[in-house]
Amino acid sequence: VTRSIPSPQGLPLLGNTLQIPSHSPDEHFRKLAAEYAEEGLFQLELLGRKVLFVYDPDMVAEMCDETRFYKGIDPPLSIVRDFGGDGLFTARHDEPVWGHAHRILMPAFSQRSMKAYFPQMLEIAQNLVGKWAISDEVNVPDDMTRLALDTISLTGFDYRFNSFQSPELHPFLQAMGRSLTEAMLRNRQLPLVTKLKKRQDTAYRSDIQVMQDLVDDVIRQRRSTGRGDTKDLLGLMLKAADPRSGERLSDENIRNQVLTFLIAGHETTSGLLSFALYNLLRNPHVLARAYAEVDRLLPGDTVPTYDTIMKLDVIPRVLEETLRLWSPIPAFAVKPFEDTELGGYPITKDHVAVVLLGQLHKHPGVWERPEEFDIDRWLPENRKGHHPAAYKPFGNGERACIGRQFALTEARLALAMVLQRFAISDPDAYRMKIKQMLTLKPEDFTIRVRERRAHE
Ligand code: MNH
Repeated sequence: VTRSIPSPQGLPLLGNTLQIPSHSPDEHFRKLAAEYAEEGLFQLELLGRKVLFVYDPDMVAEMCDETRFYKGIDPPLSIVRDFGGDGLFTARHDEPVWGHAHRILMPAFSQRSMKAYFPQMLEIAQNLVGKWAISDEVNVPDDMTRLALDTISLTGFDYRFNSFQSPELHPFLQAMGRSLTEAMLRNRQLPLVTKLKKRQDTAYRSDIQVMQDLVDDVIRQRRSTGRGDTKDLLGLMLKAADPRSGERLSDENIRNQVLTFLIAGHETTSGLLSFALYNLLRNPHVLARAYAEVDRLLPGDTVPTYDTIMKLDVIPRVLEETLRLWSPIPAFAVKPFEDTELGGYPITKDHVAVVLLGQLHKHPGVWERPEEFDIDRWLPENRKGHHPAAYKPFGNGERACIGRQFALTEARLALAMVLQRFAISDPDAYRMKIKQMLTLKPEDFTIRVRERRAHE
């Protein structure tokens, strides 16, 4: 007997498309997942596509089997391709350029490279604490966005946004925010409607142009300084060849990669850092442990080194637990190579199967006290008990995040430096309000910062 996949009733032709609220799709999926908690998955019909949303850890384990499933580039990623092009994030699995770029760039994400980037990461983190030292109330996601954008652009491309010198967010960020939002809206729009919305389309095209102009400026600046032999991301892309095929990257592909890294390299890290501060404020006993750790490893005005940052233990676990409860990327999607079964349900090769990370990461079958912020889940002896597929904030397999170590190094450093210097508080008792622009961030999250030691 074949079971049929649970799915809410939709309309003929339109299916469930219009039931998705335009600006908070993840919240809607969360509600459906609660309704279909027992089943571990549900199916929606979106613009003629059958889309499975999965959070049962055993089914996710199946989806993570790369011999059976691959990363699909369907909406919304196929829309993000309007600006990501064949860059790593939005490359199709059968595009050879994915492998060329992946192998060329891997060395830039080794542990050794993280050590080489450290002075630049430090410089930008010092800009952040420098700004907070002369502030009273700070907008956390905005400043974490400044931090993460300046860090990836300086380390990856030797390009300076100087975001902390400006009260407004850089025009690149505004164009990016609108483009990601438009991609999210188009994900639930009939192509005909998208076509009819001429004004939105013009704005979308012009935002993409703003981003591409910035990218061209980054590349032009590198070429004009003649510093073509640096080993940063751009240096590798301009000079290196794929060790397997000998192929070099085309100018067009390099543009797409630079734009991809400018977006993927900051948008999620800033979310992680914002959610981490939120969690610390909600959990004073954990905040106290984090303060004790920085006071031990970074007493007084000690300037952090790479080695100190690698000795941190509480702060990395704060980050891991934050990624469990508030995954900045709420989902990733795969497709089966062939018609198959998933959790015993028959599925076809044109099914899109989405892992819902928020629900997977809180699945009561595999996580004890799933809603509780407990950093001791991440002690070595406790990790062993985790279900192998219950935690996937960086995606899976060869298409998993290439920037994971980069993000974690940067986030450890920034969090350590903030706590070394500031007493943080939240007099307005912020209530979590998610802003979704494909990725998730807390909206309008401001906190109060006071120097812990008065400086003469
Ligand atoms: Mn990142 C892919 C999450 C930081 C660059 N990243 C992914 C995926 C997830 C993800 C999930 C897989 C998406 C999918 O399967 O469709 N990334 C994160 C998170 C953080 C993050 C949660 C921070 C926290 N990512 C970064 C940083 C960089 C980066 C920092 C760059 C410096 N990520 C990428 C790239 C890819 C990716 C590039 C695409 C990799 C590939 O497919 O080859």
